[in-house]
Amino acid sequence: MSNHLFDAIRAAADPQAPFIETTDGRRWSYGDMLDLSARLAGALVTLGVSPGDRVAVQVEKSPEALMLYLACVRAGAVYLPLNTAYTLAELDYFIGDAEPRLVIVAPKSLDGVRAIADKYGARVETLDDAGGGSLLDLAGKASADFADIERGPDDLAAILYTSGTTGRSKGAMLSHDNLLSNAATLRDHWRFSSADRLIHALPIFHTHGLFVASNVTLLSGASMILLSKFDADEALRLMQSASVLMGVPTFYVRLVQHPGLTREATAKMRLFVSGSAPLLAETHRGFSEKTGHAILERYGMTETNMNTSNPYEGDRIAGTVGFALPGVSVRVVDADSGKPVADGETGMIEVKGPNVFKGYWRMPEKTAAEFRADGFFITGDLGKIDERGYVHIVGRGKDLVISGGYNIYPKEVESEIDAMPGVVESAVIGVPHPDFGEGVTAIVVREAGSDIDERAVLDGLQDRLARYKQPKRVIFVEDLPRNTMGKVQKNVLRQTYGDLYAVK
Ligand code: MLC
Ligand code: AMP
Repeated sequence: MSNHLFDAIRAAADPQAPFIETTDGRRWSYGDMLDLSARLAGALVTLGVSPGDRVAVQVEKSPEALMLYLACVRAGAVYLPLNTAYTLAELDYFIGDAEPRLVIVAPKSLDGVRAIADKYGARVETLDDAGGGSLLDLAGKASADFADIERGPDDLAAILYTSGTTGRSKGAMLSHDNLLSNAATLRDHWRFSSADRLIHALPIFHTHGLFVASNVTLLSGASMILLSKFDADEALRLMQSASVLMGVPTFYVRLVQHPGLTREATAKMRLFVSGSAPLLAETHRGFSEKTGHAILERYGMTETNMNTSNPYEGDRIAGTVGFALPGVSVRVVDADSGKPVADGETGMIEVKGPNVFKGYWRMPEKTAAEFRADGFFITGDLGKIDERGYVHIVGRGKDLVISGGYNIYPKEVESEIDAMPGVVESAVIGVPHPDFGEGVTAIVVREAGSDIDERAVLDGLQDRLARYKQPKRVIFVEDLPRNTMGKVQKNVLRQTYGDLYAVK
């Protein structure tokens, strides 16, 4: 039977070749990958997972967690990874919305998650980051021969939640071909081969670490060193035996500040890729001065996978995200009329291609609102295309903060703060931050007589929002600046507090 994505992964897998190595010395060959993903797929079926069922997963990064993703693909299930930073309050929404058949969690979260899963009729099993947990016990008893479930190009492989500008998060539905076509394109574009060894330091619950890093490695038959999280010392050490690093700009900011970043330290590396947030031109320059390597910046989204990339051969220009990838159409239009703007003018970036998702889970109206009649997806990013054809991202039409590569929708944070006793209203903005790119910052108006302070606001958010969404600073003001229409002028606030995190 054919399974669109996994057939391609299997075709690239030489059972003898190395696939994953962990920093504590555990090793997995491609043969081990085929074996464990089959056993896990068998365990999923035993647990009642049928094709199309969602399997929600909130576990620490590990080789087994990656095998679980592959097992879902093989079993025809829809993989639904969740950020390990999400609180129980956040999980309640995702599990209620996606209605997974099965939820896999770290043993430490079992009790809290079970209460939520019971409410929505989902079963819960565990997986830890040291090769244990009830799911692996079941997999140990399953056969290493698993007949992959038939899946076509348009069948769903995954749902990844992305925060909504208004209201709640939306589940982006990604098909087998969305993932396969994009990974194959990137493999070819970035000249990946089985000789490559990737330093994998990204989380595996978002597009970048899960699909870009892992699928490209898999489709090349390459290998990866799996780090539980990014650490500049460790990354520099591993550069002696690796060939590629993929990271968010914060990785590169931290590397440029590291005294160990030199030409010699990076001499064995072939490629450094950056994405998920804007890479400052000064970081690009600093990196190239110290190492001689030009970081290759690319641009993507959860909904679209990767859209553009600087060239592998040719100029990788700082401050640009390069050209549309082969097979992907990118255009810049007037946001209101939808008509293309002249070259060099700024407008809304729109994309179309096999990489673009199938729509938002159970939200047909929101899906329809974000596509043009001719099938282009409206990204919400503002950009321009220069005379050489390079795409520049110059801003965001959506009210979004990106901190260390994670997206935070101000509305979600504002709603939590506004609900606190003693608060009249709040505005959440992103302010330049030397490490995270943007720092989440809350500007709050308190009620007359209220003594609510920064600590109280932060404490109140503790169990409500993932840590990375919580403001780095809370500032109190008498009134928020408004325009004549009564809309809060966030641009004024961003200007006023622009150097809040500046290094003095
Ligand atoms: C951690 N913290 C963050 C944060 N990460 N705060 C804001 N933004 C972040 N991104 C919090 C921690 O909880 C901690 O809180 C404090 O900040 C300092 O933590 P740290 O030890 O310095 O952080 P670290 O663990 O090193 O993590 C930073 C990071 C990590 C940048 C390495 O956030 C990361 O790996 N980001 C990658 C995100 C990613 O994969 N994005 C891709 C999305 S897909 P305290 O107060 O408890 O100490 C996408 C599409 C595309 O966007 O195009 O790719
Ligand atoms: P996400 O919803 O987490 O997938 O984040 C996608 C968003 O990240 C995009 O819409 C962009 O705003 C931003 N993004 C991704 N890559 C880049 C990049 N190279 N430069 C600037 N912004 C980027």
